[in-house]
Amino acid sequence: MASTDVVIDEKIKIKVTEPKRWKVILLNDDSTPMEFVIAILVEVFRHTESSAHDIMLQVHETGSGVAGVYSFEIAEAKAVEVTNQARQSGHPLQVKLEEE
Ligand code: TYC
Repeated sequence: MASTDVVIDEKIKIKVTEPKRWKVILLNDDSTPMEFVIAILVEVFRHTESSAHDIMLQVHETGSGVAGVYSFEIAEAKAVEVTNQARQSGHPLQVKLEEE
């Protein structure tokens, strides 16, 4: 090895961690129609009519329910989409995000 050669002896440690996941949670209220909530669960969260119906009933009966779990950016976008659709239709439906 020539005297000008450089020997690189560095250990590069890259720690790979799973990205955090966020629950999009629907909250119950007294006036958003059940059919509207089911439609949101089908259109925005890609549930079947059957699972959308089950989640809507859980929210109605217990006060809240998980519509889906996503990366933060996707969860936030879906929460905004739901809130916009609800307000445009005059419904008070509320959504919150919670780290899994
Ligand atoms: N409680 C509403 C009603 O009786 C239905 C409802 C379900 C509202 C789920 C919001 O996130 C919700 N019409």
